[in-house]
Amino acid sequence: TIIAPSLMCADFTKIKQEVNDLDDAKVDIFHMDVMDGNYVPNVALGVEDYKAVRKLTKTPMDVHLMVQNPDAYVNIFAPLGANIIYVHPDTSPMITRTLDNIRKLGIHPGIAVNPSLSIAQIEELLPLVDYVLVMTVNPGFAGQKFLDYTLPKIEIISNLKAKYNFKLMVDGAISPDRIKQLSGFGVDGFIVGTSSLFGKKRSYKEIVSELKGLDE
Ligand code: S6P
Ligand code: MG
Repeated sequence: TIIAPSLMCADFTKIKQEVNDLDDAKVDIFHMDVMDGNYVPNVALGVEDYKAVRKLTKTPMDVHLMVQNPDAYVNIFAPLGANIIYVHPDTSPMITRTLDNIRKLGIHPGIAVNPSLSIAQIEELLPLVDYVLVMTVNPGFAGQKFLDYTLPKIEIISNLKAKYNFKLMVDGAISPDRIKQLSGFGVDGFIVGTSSLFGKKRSYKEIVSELKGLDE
């Protein structure tokens, strides 16, 4: 099970401690939400945040672009040490070119799939990506409610893994119970925020090791 903490949920007044504790807990990927206040009604992590976290860890980092004109942002974040870049297909004038460009930069391309996007709108992209990030909330905020109507789509995309070659990730209100349920659907990785990891009384180490045991 891939566990990717969403860093917009971390305490930035002590980001060094946060990153060290998460590394100690053996998380797999640092999930970096980038929002432009335009595609989504919120603004989140920027270049300085990204650089700070990159300096503190050798663990892979992604970029989840929730922005209009993603190509400009790909060029900004690629040199900062991103390992995966997720783009929402509905934000790019030519998503195939955007994904090709990410791969040319030596970065794993991924698509982020909004609750409203259907399989038909993404199937042609599946041969081009290494990761599919299915949104289980409408993007923009942490701490929202899980949208149950995304479940059938997750199952269908999971079945398409046999035909293509990508890892299936889910993002939004992922609780321990959801990890259990969705592991059963064949989901490979989980973005974890306030629903399972941050703001709890227990250590990240304890929580992450429990979350990793849930698929057994
Ligand atoms: C949402 C963003 C997500 C959140 C994550 C937070 O727009 O893309 O990555 O940071 O969902 O976790 P939670 O458990 O608070 O929903
Ligand atoms: Mg995200």
